[in-house]
Amino acid sequence: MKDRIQNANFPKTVDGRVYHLGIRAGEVANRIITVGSTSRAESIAKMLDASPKIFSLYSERGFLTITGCYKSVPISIVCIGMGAPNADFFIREVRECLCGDMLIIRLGSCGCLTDLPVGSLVLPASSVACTRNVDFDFTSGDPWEVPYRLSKPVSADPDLHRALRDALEVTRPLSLKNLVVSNAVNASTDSFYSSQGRQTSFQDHNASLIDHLKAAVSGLTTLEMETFWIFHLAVSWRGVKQSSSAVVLPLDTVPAVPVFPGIPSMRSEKVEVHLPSLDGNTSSRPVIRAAAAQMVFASRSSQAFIGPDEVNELEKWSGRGVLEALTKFDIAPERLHPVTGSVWEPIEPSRPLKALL
Ligand code: R1P
Repeated sequence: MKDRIQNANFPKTVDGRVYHLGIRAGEVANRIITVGSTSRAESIAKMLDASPKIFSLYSERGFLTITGCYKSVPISIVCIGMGAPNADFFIREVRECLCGDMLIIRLGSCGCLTDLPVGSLVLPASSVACTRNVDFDFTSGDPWEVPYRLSKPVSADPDLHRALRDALEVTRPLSLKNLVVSNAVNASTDSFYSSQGRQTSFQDHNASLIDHLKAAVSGLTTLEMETFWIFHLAVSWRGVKQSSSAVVLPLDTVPAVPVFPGIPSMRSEKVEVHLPSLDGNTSSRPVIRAAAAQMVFASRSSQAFIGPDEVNELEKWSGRGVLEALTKFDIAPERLHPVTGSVWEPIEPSRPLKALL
């Protein structure tokens, strides 16, 4: 850590950079693709417009944020690595830097539990969480506890889900016949190994886990590690109204709310916050909408694993499809982050030297 951090409740640098992603307001757009690997982020970034200049920031904690425009629409690609904690850092810290609506499409890889071939694309309509129950006695077995817990399902945003499905059909290269399945259920796990039923040298008590999951969750098709938490946080966010009447409360006794130009910063002893009025008009509040496209890299039934050339083709197609879905998805102008001061603000061409003389 190089910079001085203030506010232990929502740590930020003096110039407003969030602690783990390292970005600040104006460096992340309302439309976001999130991926797990930097190579996937960089290959999607190659499809962005040449102008404005692409912004790229690798944080000390390994998050990569790339922001530019696609067909003149501001868009960010955020590489978050793996797992629920990173998905949580991503959503909360981006939300803190963003004014207005937040659209998120996760483009990730997954394992498939059905007989879909590797290279298929699955767009989960909903997701459940499957987590290791640490109260279970993994050393000796345990008659009282179950070794894994299963959550209730949470849904993708139906409009964004549909837009993604349609965009993938429009962008499909003629040569690719890969299947697209859009009515599937996903399970996000807290481990690639134990809670996905893989057998290792650890006593995970998971030999029958996959059969149990398939029996318990109708339509269960894929396993990966982030989608559930993205969907869950998206639907749980209650939308902070950014232009309601302000109240003054002491620092650290209030929920963190984004700080934007025109609103006093949290540097002072007192902080001005804009609390959501829960009985107010909810349609005026910003929203988080989330959907996901999952590339089947591994078949858990045939044990097949995708090859590198197939990954290249699939990432190009799905990357283009996600860009198209996000940029065509309408957001009302008043629900967009301000252009002024952002990294996508067009820079006026410098006047020719002659005109200055
Ligand atoms: C495990 O290999 C990782 O791959 C999948 C899982 O969710 C987990 O993050 O997604 P990504 O390819 O997006 O990283």
